[in-house]
Amino acid sequence: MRVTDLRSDTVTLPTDEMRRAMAEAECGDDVWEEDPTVKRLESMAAERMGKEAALFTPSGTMSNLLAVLTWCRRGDEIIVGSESHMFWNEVGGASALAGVVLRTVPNDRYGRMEPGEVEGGVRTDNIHYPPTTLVALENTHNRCSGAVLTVEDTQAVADVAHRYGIPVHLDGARIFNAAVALGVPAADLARPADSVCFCVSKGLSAPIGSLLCGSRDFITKARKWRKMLGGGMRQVGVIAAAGIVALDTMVDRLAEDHANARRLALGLAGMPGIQLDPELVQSNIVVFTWRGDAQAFLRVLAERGVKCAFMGGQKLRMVTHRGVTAGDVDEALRIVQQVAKGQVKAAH
Ligand code: TLP
Repeated sequence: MRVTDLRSDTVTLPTDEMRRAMAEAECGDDVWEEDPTVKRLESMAAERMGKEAALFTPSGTMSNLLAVLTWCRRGDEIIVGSESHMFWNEVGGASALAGVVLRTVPNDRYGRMEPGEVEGGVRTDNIHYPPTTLVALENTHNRCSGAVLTVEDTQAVADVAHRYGIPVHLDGARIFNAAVALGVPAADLARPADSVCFCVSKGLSAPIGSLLCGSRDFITKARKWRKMLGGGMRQVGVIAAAGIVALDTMVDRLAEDHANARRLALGLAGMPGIQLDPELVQSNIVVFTWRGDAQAFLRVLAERGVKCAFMGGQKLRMVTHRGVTAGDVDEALRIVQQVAKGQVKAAH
């Protein structure tokens, strides 16, 4: 049975060119900052994000946590979107490990936070209050169906935060999807933010890794926190080499994933029991609701070779990536249609 894995773009496998680069990577001890391949990836990352410096980390989760640890002190409060990955999917690490309170501001269906609401969330100086010391944004926005924040969306929130002297961190796990969708350089999207991280392990198809970028001083501090978390990784050039190939060869092709996601969304939109607005699908993520038991629906689809991810409640997610062709999308749509029809009929 052909399996189409739409659970996430994290399932992408390294390309042959990545494997070759990994085998041939020049290495050194990165804790001593002596791995030339890691250094090269970090300087490429900093340049692409328009920041002074970058730090290679094992995951997006660690990069976001490092940003919180570096910008904040225990007992501080940070503002995050109500649908953000940092709030939903990072095991509460910001609170458990960095000791900060997460204050959520609603994300609209386009993944945006209204600047006035962000301002309303900023704590004034008061003996009773924890100080607000970070505002975090997400682009593209995972739970908001891969919504893309424009430069203006990002700038509007950053202007509010900066007016209060609060730095902005951008969770840009999929910032290159946003850049490709908008046709602007990723650095433009990152410019309003004081720190930004992105992943090479998602649509860009590298096996592991994320890059946290910011000023030289910020990265020096984050490097120390990374060591404390056990994220000092020695001869990690073998992995960074794949990240370099990812940045060199995998960005432009993301447009293909976006076209496939749109094809998928348009196909799903007309099906019985499924609800979604295809207009919301701007990159490679399709979130929809199933009017019955979403987990049971997901299980039946998986048995038929279509894997998707559960997002809580009645929400399911499908993500397109390098391992999924337009033909796979059509075949997946055929199967979903059959299953949806069958289940809707059975319910009557
Ligand atoms: N997201 C994963 C899951 O955790 C949901 C996925 O499959 O999409 N920021 C954003 C916006 C993300 O989507 C993710 C991963 C991360 C951070 C964390 O990256 P990793 O998985 O490298 O820790």
